[in-house]
Amino acid sequence: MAMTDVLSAEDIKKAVGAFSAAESFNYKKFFEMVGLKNKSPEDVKKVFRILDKDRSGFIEEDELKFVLKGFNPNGRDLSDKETKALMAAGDKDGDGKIGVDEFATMVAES
Ligand SMILES: [Ca+2]
Repeated sequence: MAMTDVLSAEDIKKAVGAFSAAESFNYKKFFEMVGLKNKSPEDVKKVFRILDKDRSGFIEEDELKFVLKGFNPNGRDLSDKETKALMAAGDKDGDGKIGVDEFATMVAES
């Protein structure tokens, strides 16, 4: 399963490119630009599973840092500040990681 099986390669390229400047990442705009917002719950789960590289069932902080690379290998790494802000936004139950339901909530907020 690749990101481009779920999302348009063109949309991914545009969305990743839009946040190439340091400290510019905005997950609501990103999820909207990449087309995730209009995807079925099943497709959102597929994307979650791709981002969960170690298949732990959660997106941890180290996976979140490389979230743009998960969409496109040319994506930049998020800064520690961006990573922590993104984790804080997504981690609703405060366990330090993002589960599939929390991820779906983030997408719904976009
Ligand atoms: Ca994980």
